[in-house]
Amino acid sequence: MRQAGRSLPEYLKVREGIPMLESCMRPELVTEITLQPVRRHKVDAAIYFSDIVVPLKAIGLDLDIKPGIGPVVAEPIRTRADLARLRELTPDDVSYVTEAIGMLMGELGATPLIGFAGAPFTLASYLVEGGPSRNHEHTKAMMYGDPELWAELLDRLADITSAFLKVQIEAGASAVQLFDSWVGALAPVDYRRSVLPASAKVFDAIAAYDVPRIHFGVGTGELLGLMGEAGADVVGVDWRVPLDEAARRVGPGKALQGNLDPAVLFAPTAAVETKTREVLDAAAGLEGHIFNLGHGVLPTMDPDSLTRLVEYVHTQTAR
Ligand code: 1CP
Repeated sequence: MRQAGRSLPEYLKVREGIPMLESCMRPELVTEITLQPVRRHKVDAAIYFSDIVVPLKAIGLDLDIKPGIGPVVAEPIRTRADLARLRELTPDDVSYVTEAIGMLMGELGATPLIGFAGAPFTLASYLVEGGPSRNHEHTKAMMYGDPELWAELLDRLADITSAFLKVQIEAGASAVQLFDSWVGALAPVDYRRSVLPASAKVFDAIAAYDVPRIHFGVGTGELLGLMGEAGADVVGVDWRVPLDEAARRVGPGKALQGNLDPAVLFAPTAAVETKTREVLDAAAGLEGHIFNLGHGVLPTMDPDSLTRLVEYVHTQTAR
């Protein structure tokens, strides 16, 4: 899950003095950081170290990841003329990704590697707002005010995202996750009309590969059915909807991923175990469940609580 490494002293040490985006372009460093949480926490899969804005940087957009803030775009995309800056992504634009995944294939052994990309809506939000946003006001202004421009923007982002996921799959990723972190800001009617077609295009574009496709969002309780329709094999659930209810909303034929509240990890061990047991109980009998946090690891989290959580889930689910 996002930024799992941020709470680790070994991560802070290797990143020292190296800006975030630059560290994503150094294959040796990417390999080391990707392996760190696997080594320490013994999780069942590695998540590729990168960021959702990496492909946008790779096609030449002037953006940066600012410490303590997140992705910041120098000139936001707001008009039809701005769309010209969103050219297609080619594998050569991200050759460091292919190289890093090649290295990881040699290191990971039987541990699967999860590749990822940002979903069109969440990427659009950063591009249109110019940075992180609580209310997505410019984004929604475009979505409601100029639906054609919006559709064209999301369509271009779908193509960039599809190309980026293909690079990761071709290089050896065993599963991919599409992060639509901020789409919970939308009502179902708007999701269906203005977002679903672009996300579905991404899942279609990679359907022919034999890799599970995971669809992640936060605050998406009311959107779970539609997210299932978009075409992924696995739908992420945050902590707000119990997994048995989430499964009813997502519909048959899909696995779920999640859904422990990351903040639970600040509670004493006994409380963490009680809350984890609740998640596992709600997941019993589902078609498939990948235990995970409902959102990212918080930077102030004690890494040992995460190691204990992984161990606990393993003891509870051992066959
Ligand atoms: O665990 C890992 O290290 C995996 C790598 C990873 C992933 C999967 C990073 C590294 N970022 C992401 C995805 C990502 N990035 C998402 C989707 C998942 C989620 O919701 O968490 C989003 C929304 C971003 C955008 C982003 N990048 C933010 C959020 C800003 C906001 O709008 O609130 C932030 C803080 C970043 C920077 C970033 N990305 C990753 C790291 C380790 C960091 C911290 C940068 C640093 O160490 O200086």
